[in-house]
Amino acid sequence: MARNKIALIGSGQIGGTLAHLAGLKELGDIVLFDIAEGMPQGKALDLAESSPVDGFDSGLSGTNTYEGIAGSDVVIVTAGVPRKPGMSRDDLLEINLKVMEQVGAGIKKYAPDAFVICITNPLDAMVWALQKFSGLPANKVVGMAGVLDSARFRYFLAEEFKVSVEDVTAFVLGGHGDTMVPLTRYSTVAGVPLTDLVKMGWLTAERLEEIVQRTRDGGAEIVGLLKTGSAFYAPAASAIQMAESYLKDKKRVLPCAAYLDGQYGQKDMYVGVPTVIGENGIERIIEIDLNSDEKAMFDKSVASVNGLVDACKKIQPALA
Ligand code: A3D
Repeated sequence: MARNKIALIGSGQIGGTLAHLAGLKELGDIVLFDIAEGMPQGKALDLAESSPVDGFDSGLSGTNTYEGIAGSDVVIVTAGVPRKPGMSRDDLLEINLKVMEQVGAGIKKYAPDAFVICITNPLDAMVWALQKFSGLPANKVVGMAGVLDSARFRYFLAEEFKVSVEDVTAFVLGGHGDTMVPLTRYSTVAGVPLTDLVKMGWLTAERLEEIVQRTRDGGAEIVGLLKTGSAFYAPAASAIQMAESYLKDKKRVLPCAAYLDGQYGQKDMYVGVPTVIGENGIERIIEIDLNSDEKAMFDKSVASVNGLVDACKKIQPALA
């Protein structure tokens, strides 16, 4: 049986890490694409030279032309400009929208059957635009944010409680950004909801709110420390988990920016919701009950995403 083919559009910090993880996990043959000449080829060769040491068999190549991604099963998009210190995600909108137009055209022509995972920021607006530009079915185009945001929340909680990260589950809904909605009621330690842990005295409601806020600010915290770029290890690991669930039909339940067509009362937009990812892409969107506080936070987040989408439509009227 032929190996799967995984195309990485954008071979920067996240793209290189994606290639490394996809190789180590033997998910398939990997093509790195970038507009920078030589860079994707150099990273591919460097990673290929690590394969005898780590013992994985994956074809690794780099390209500067879209022909190279032909027939890919999975395409992961990180092309664009990352957020710099002091730059909001919204500042990135105009530049990265143009990039999505080129990438969408390339995918439409060369990889129309792929499962496409977008990581480029501002995430919820860029994945919406990429789906439009590529013309792929909405269940095959998804945004990575919720897995990362939930992972940050889980890590902070595990540290707080001094328990294994494996025993902490967390759900984060809404847009990727300052309005994301960490759901404390649906987040647990070994099945015990955080709201019960507050009652049991494991932490105070105030401390929980601090951790929620740190989660919301998780991206900015890393940007502030790195100074020359944004997070890349955890974002790459998160997207690989989504790709693996598709390629192996694992049907993992993962929070992702998915296309809503009436779910949660929203239409023609992408926002973070719990999904099931299997061989058909996004196979199901799980609609959970939100209480009035959660609904208010979710609606605020939706409004913020819609604001970005409206800005995209102004910049590129073809999207309206
Ligand atoms: P970086 O290391 O700069 O890589 C981006 C790559 O895109 C560079 O190598 C560029 O040469 C390349 N590129 C630029 N324009 C094009 C184009 N038109 N076609 C193809 N390639 C192009 O950035 P990064 O890897 O650190 O981050 C990539 C993106 O992910 C940025 O938009 C970040 O803001 C975003 N990001 C999102 C999250 C989420 O949770 C959603 C987290 C972290 C980063």
